[in-house]
Amino acid sequence: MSDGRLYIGTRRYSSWSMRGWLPVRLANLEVEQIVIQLAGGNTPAVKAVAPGGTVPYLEHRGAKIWESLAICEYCAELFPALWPSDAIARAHARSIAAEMHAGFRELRMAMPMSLFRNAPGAGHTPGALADIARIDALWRDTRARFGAGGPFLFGAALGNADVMYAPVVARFLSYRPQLSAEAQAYCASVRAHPLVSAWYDDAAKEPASWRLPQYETAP
Ligand SMILES: N[C@@H](CCC(=O)N[C@@H](CS)C(=O)NCC(=O)O)C(=O)O
Repeated sequence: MSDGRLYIGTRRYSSWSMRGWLPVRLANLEVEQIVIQLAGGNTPAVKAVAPGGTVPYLEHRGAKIWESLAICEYCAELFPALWPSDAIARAHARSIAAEMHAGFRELRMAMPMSLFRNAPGAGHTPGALADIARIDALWRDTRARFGAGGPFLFGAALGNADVMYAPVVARFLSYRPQLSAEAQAYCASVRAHPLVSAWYDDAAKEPASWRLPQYETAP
C-alpha cells in the first residue's frame, strides 16, 4: 500500500526532481509517483498541487515536503545512511549539499539539464566555467578527505551529497566541460549507479511531445 505521493516533473529536464526522486528511492519509501509534464516554467499542473509551486513535492504519512534538500533530510530521518555517520563528514556533506542547493546559478542557467543532449562546448560561459572549477575542486577535496573505500563522495554508497550533484553530473556528460581525471571518474560512477540509470531509462520513455525545444538546442 502507498504511504503517499511524490510529484516530479519531466525527467529529462527536471534536475530538482531527480534530487527528490533519488533519496526517496534510496530510502525505499512506498509512494505513488506522479510525473507532471513541465511547460518550461509556471506549469499550471505543478502550481495546482505543490505548496511552493515547484517539483519535487513529497507527501508521506502526513508530512508535506516541497524543497529537494528538505526531501533529502526527511528521507535521511528514515534511512540515516543517506548522510555519513561521522559528524565531521556529515557536516561537510551538508555544507556541499547546501552549497549546491543555493548556488551555482551560472552553471544552471548556461547548461540546463537535458539528459540526452550531446553538446560539447555549449554553455561554456565564464560564470559557468567558474562554477565548474569550484565543483571540480570541491569533489576532489571531498573524495580525498572522506571518499576512501568507494567511488562516491563519501565512499561506497551514493548518499545525499551525491544526490544533490547527480544533475550536475548529467550536465557535465552533455556539455563536456574540461574536468580533472578524478571528476571524470566520479561522473562515470554516478552515471553507472543503478538508480541514476533507472532515471535515464524512465526519461527515455517519456512522450516525445513533452520535449521542449529550448532545452534541446539552446544555448
Ligand atoms: N528549490 C527548489 C527548486 C525546484 C524547482 O525549481 N523545480 C522546477 C523544475 S526543475 C519547477 O518546478 N519549475 C516549475 C515549472 O517548471 O513549472 C527545490 O530544491 O526543490
